[in-house]
Amino acid sequence: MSTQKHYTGLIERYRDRLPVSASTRIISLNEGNTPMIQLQNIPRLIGKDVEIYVKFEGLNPTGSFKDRGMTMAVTKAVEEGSQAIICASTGNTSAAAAAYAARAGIKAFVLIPEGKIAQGKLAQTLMYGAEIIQINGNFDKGMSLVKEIADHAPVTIVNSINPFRLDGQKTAAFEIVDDLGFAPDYHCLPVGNAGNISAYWKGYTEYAVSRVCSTRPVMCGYQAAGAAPFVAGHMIDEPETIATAIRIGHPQSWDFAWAAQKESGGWFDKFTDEQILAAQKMLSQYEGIFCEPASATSLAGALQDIGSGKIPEGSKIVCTLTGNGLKDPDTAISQCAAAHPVTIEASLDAVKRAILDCL
Ligand code: AN7
Repeated sequence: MSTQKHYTGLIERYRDRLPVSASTRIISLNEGNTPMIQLQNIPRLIGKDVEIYVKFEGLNPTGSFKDRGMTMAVTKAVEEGSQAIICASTGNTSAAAAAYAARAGIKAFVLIPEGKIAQGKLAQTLMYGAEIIQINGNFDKGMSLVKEIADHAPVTIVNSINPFRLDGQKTAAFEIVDDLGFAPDYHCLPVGNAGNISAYWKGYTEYAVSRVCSTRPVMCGYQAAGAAPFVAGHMIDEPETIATAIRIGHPQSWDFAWAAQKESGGWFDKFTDEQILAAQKMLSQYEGIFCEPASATSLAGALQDIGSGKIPEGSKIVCTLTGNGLKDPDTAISQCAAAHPVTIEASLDAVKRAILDCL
């Protein structure tokens, strides 16, 4: 008989390191436990002796890493008796909030920037039944409204200013160390509101303090060029990028993220939309891994810094792929416009010709 226990999500797995008690009702969709996939072709292609692993968070229940924070935030909101949650979002947080609210049987309100969230995220949020409040302003404006509204209405904020969000998200660092048996040398990830880099650093630090790992990685935070407050050193008022998930100019976890960078000896950098999309396509075409544009910023950064030697050969690197490529079909299809399929006659001859033409 198997002694394997059915996996029931990251709170159960890491309950000793999370703020829950034996009587807490856990709101979970069995999130976490996402695969670490070692890249096989890209290191060979760039001719560098490095081990690159991607932590594919796009395989969470709603397709992004936000599920890790949301299982904790909604579990705690319900424990505290809350009947409604609210967030501002560039799309993924809204999808996760909507799903976990549905699971808990409470209401979710989400503020999203009109026309600036990817189709898949909108579809999910609609299907999960959240109340969508579209605003003619960006994420940062939505975020400041959410912070104000909580004083005027009985709603729990589930953006990453809610500390339980970071507690849930830190479990990704635990999983990486548990999976590899050690902490990587470098951890690369996209930075928007900066909750995730802060959460990873918290997770690695807690494991190091408990001596589960003996080292912590250098944290490399990568931003979109048009939305790079950490590279500028100050907040940005009109952030712009095709990677709408990280179209954020006033990150809420500003101080935490700087602490992660300084304490780890890491750095921030920025990449153009073209560089981000090229990395997204490279990962799809050479490794069979389809992440959303924002997520590919981690690989764009890693490849640049490996290329320059800033990340030396022999390093073990983890890149977080924060969201699934299916979230944003429009950007993917328009990126592949040149390879747009042509329609041919439905005959054996025509199909045969089409194949032989390509070989
Ligand atoms: C795919 O959904 O802020 O630096 O409102 O969706 O922790 O903000 C999304 C952020 C990276 C940046 N990759 O993470 C939201 C939201 C993806 C994301 C980030 C986001 P943070």
